[in-house]
Amino acid sequence: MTKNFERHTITAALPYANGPVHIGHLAGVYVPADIYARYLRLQHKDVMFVCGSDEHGVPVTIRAKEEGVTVQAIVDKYHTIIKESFEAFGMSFDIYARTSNATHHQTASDFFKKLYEEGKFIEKTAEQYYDPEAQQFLADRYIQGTCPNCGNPEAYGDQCERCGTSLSPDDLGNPRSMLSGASPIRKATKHWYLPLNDYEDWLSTWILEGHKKDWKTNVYGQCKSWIEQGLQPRAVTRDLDWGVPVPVEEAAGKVLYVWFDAPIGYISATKDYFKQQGKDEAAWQPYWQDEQTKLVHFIGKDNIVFHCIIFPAMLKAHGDFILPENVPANEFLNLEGRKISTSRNWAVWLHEYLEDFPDKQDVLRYVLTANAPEAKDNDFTWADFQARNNNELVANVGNFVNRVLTLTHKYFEGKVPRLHTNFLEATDKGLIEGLSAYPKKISASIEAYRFKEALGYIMELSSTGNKYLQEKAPWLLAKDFEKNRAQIENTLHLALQVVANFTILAQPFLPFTTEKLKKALALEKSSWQEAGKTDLLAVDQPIEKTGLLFEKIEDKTIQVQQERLAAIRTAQEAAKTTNEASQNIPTIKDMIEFNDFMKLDLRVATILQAEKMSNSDKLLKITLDTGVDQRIVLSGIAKHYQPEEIVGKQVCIVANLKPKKMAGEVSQGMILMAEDSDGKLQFIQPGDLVHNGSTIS
Ligand code: B3M
Ligand code: ZN
Repeated sequence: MTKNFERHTITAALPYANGPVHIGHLAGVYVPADIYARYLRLQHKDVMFVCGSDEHGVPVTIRAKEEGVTVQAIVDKYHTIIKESFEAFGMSFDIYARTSNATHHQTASDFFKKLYEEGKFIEKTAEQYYDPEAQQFLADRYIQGTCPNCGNPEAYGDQCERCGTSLSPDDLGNPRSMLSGASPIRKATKHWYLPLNDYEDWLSTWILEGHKKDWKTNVYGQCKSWIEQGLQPRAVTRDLDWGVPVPVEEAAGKVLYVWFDAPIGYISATKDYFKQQGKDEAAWQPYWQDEQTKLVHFIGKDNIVFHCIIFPAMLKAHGDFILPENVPANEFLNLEGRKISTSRNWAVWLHEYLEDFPDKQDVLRYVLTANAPEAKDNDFTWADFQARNNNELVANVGNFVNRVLTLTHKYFEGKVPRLHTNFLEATDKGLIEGLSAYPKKISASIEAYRFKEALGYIMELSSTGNKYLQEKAPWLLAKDFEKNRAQIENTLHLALQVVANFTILAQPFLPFTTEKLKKALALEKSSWQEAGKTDLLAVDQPIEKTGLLFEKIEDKTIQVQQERLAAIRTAQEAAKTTNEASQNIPTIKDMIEFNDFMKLDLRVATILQAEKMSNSDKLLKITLDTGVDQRIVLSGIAKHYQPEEIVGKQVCIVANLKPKKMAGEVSQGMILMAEDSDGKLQFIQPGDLVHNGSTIS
């Protein structure tokens, strides 16, 4: 039996404020969480739906370094972009908070302090990489060196991005700090660890025995393998200068590990909500402390261990909190066959989507749910986006609703016709009966976190309506309207009730569309309990037309998106080639003194004559006008240039090189050439013509 909870706390993973939100985040976390929250509210449940920006941790500091601005500027920028795009997308959070604010710092600090004072942590001193120049300990991401697997000289201390191997800083050849370029040294530092091993038995009972049936198999499976491998103490503090300061004296200069503070952010967000509402200080507590509250975390699969093992162990250690009832993590969404990546800009960004499709929030919600990565990774393609819009939303839902509303206007002046119960045919009865089963089916799917399946039923309801209309064909009966009046009235009455039912049941999935429909139908009773009935619209009640609910998306619109991605792909491939080429570039020679450089006499000269040499296939014999004299220089460019094509060119030369005999001739200097990594030679030339003999320095 499922327990009947008094209230629901729903959390959606806090996005890192190191970049905007993309469709992978939406499909994995935010769309399902929003469906769930909206569904529960339609059931008149007491719901607290929280989210906010995760503004700590190395990802944001790295982004600040990349963009060359302060960390504060980065989190401010992305917090705003994310918050605004969520709003425009219609996310129904009760609050979208941020972990850099005072409420959060206080809450996370107090949480740590309680565990610290109660002796729930163990202290350990261990050696870690330290940058002696920047005088800082280095997060793994801040160390670069050579990948032991593929030789990439720019692998990070946690992963090589070229070959994908996960690494630890000790694996890197020639490690260097990304802060200063210095070679890191090892230095002892003290940290506080949560001894997860002490919670192993408890976790095993709680998850492996207690949630075998109700947790998704991907989630349960990951937990099982973590627990079975044996849990280790986990450091909850870091040597960083960005984050929540560790609130004990002996840890001055250290901050809480981002994965310690971030999930506490859900609690702080709830507090912020009540603060903003001007409510009593303690109003947040039931949502986190009362056993009658159902806590559900929506996350992506890479966050499973943090939400199922580490955070629950923290909550358990603290003692005042409830535990999650479920953690319905999704798998990943790919984009056009490739892994979505913020750093490689391979994504459809929500804020950009909303610029291109400002009134198509529901189309994206629909596509991401119909194609949700619930049990396995899935792929988003623009072609599929277009097809689902055109063939499903336009052809099924849009067409059905439009036909019903238009016919109501055509035959009944836009008013709901009456129902003649004594004239009901088998098809009518079948429709009424079928309709009554939908709310339960859809509820069961949503409550089991099978949102794709739930949406499938909603679309089935719309196609049932379409089929019904097709079968009854009131437009044919209307040829003899008076004779068939009762039948036509019944058909449109019932079809309108289907539209009303669709409106109620589709609300969690298509909030913008159903809002329009509710207005058009003047649907007052729109809570979940009303659905399944055929008396939602009263006889003679006026109905407005909605205009097109969904419009066809043309090929050229989709091409723009496809071309944008193709351009990114091409640019990346080009960058990769340049990168590979740059690996053949010789290293820089030893330093020289300025005076050594000043000894060189570099000049501009013009090639007067050039000829091949009979005894060398490499050298050309070149006569130069140096402005000071005319002289012969032998240059090893015979394989790259024909003599006639270089006559008249201005070149740069070393004018004071000691004469050297080659192939029986004396060369009086040297022409400067640039040599590409693939061996191609090019003259170095002044941008404009200058006098021969001009000096170069
Ligand atoms: N910011 C990680 C992520 O975006 C992290 C989630 C925190 S939830 C408490 O994958
Ligand atoms: Zn590698």
